[in-house]
Amino acid sequence: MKYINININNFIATIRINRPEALNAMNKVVVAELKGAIEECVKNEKVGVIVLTGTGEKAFVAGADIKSMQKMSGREALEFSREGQEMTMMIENSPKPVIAAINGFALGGGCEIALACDMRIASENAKFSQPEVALGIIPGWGGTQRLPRLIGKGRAIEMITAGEMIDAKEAYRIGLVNHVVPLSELTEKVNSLAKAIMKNGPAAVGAALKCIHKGFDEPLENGLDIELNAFAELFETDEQREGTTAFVEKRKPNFRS
Ligand code: DAK
Repeated sequence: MKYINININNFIATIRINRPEALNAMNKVVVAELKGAIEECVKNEKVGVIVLTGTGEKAFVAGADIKSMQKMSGREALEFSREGQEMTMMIENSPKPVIAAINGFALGGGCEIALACDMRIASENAKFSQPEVALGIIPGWGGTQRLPRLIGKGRAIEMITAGEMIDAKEAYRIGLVNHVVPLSELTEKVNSLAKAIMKNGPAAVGAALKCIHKGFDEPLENGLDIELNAFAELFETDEQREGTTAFVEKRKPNFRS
């Protein structure tokens, strides 16, 4: 892959978007490669948690590639948007948690990629915005839908219509990111969260993610049904037997032998 690096270490797959000359902006090739990388990590048994980040100390992703969008026809824009939405759905539907390690600008499509991740950890220098309206377009990779769900409608409307940049502190205050740390501590913070998740049963973690994502927009009763079924299914797994037996035997469970 030209623009994506994958590094797997201790069950943590770090997917790095690597196009620093354009602040990791996403053109068609980067989108296709990121989709491939997510698919690969979801399939790989040696991966428990996926971390998504950008190369360099300046940008996570500075958005969709504006230069490549300049002359797009409506049909091409539809295709680009569809590919990007598929990419964000792959991230959101991953049974393995996806953590965005936001190491700088997360603008436009970059912010939308972060929104599709399960958790967002930002470095102090990170900056966020949905500036599409300044280009005469709107967010096309799920921003109008995921941002209000995460930070509330009023704040999302402000970000999407005013298009102003906010810093990491403000992003934390409005619930856009889970944690803010100095850039030099970003990897350590993300890895310690990933390690905490990996102590737990992988099927249980995947089932919890599925219940939260699938149930989020459903009426409570439907969400509870989703939870009920997922809960029961886990009782057919070795993982549930190992987890409960380890507790009774007063030892740590071994979920990843
Ligand atoms: N696209 C292409 N190139 C970009 C880029 C981007 N989004 N962002 C930065 N670059 C390039 C710059 O052009 C420059 O390249 P050269 O001129 O050196 O060749 C290089 O990266 C370094 O950037 P700067 O020189 O500008 O660096 P500064 O530190 O001065 O400024 C900046 C950093 C992030 C403030 C600035 O680069 C900037 O404002 N970038 C644009 C940010 C932006 O507007 N992002 C949102 C893009 S819109 C849809 C599908 C998707 C989307 C919408 C609809 N459908 C098809 C419906 C998504 C849209 C977006 O993401």
